[in-house]
Amino acid sequence: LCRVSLCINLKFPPLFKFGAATSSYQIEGGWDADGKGENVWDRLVHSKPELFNGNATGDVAANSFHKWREDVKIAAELGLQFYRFSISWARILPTGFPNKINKAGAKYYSDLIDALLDEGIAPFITLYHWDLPVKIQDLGGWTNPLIVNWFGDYARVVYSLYADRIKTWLTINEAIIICDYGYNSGVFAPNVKEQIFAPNLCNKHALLAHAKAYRIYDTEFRPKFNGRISIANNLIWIEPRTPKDEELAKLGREYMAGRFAHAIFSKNGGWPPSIEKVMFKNSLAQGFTHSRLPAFTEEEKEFIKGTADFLAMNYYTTYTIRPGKKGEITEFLFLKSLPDLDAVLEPPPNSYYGVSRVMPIYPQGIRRQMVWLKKHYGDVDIVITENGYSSSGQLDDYNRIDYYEKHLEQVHLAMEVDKINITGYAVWSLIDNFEWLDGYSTKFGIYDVDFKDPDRRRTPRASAHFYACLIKTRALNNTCLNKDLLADSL
Ligand code: PNW
Repeated sequence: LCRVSLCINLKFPPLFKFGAATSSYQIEGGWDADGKGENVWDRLVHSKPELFNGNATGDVAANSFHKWREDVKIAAELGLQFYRFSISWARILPTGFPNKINKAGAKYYSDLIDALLDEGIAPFITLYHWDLPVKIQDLGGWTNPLIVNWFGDYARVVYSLYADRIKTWLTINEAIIICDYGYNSGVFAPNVKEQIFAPNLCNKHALLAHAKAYRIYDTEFRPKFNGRISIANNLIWIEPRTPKDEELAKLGREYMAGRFAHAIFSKNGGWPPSIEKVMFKNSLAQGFTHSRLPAFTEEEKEFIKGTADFLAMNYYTTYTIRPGKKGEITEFLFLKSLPDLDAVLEPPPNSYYGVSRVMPIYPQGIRRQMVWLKKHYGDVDIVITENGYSSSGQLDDYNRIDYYEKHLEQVHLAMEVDKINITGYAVWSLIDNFEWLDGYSTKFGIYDVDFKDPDRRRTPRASAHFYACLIKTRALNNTCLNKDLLADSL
């Protein structure tokens, strides 16, 4: 078999920017430092340590709250064109509300932004990567419709602080994980297990909150600063298990991608009609008088429609779908089944794994997902805001290099053959970090972080050398995959 690297030289065009991503709770630590308020992850790791591998917490994590200068240094030595990080809501607004702005928190991100700009790296901000202030959770969190305004208030504060220096924004990271892991199976914070209403309310409010933050940027900040803003969706590509399952796969794609994208990117807005229909049918069969999927008013549909200047996708995995057998479907838990669709998910044949058991690896999925997006939502600019491989931590991480090579080959095909406008790509992740339930045992970093070292020393893995070489040459070819040459690229 011809490995791509040995046969061809895949060039990436100048408009295609290379970056890396992290998130606040996963790297910062300083959980109560300098006036930061408590968020739902702080509360969950402290109240139910048994949920986390090795009783891990993000209390210190990679200590980026104190070691951000080193993060900027490695971003610079990699030659990153952009660095995607998230803002901790409770670090800026300790109560969750704008009655009190924490100056030390505001300064932390301001310094980070300035240091990145000094190195010529574009700072790329995610407003919300899952760390909700506890006060807002105690008022219902994402199930309370008032969160739409509260999120808007928070967004306005962040724009006021940084919009002069930030050209690219994301509102919410992966609403599907917030709603389905946080409120449905409840394995993630806030640990709410309510499968009937909560995930659907969360879904609706996340879309409205995103739109609110978009509209505020659009009217109050864009005229002056002219940035771009979107939402990052976690797109899990769905394949039919057998040719008979093609119709179910179409529904599955609307469920995984459409629930969080149709309202924003489609011509008509609102929920995907196929999902609306199935949710209504299920709800009546379950004895309810209305759909458990809360309707949008016409006004809300208009409010959400078109609120994205590009399409941001995180891609890790692909699943196959088939109808469930009797008794087989229990709950939405780690992507084993989709009770709303009476469907079972399984890893695709020919997929393989890193360390994470919930992410079968299937590189073709990233391209097929983008082809689907273009077909359904038109010729929108796509930024791949996360893509990454989980390992147990060795520095010679050739499996991770292989993963990036295979996925970037698919990205290149999508640009060349399918004519998809892809303008950026971020690896997840710049450095090892708190991998949610897996704690520190699952590593996504292209830099190793020594979590036993009080200094949290960062060391480049082979994949960091690969990525630096790729960014420098802007081509996927033999040079950057040669083990001897790699040693010199940083
Ligand atoms: C993303 N899946 O979450 C998050 O944005 C990151 O915070 C996280 O560290 C990273 O992926 C790696 O897990 C995902 O089941 C969670 O397909 C679940 C899935 C994908 C991404």
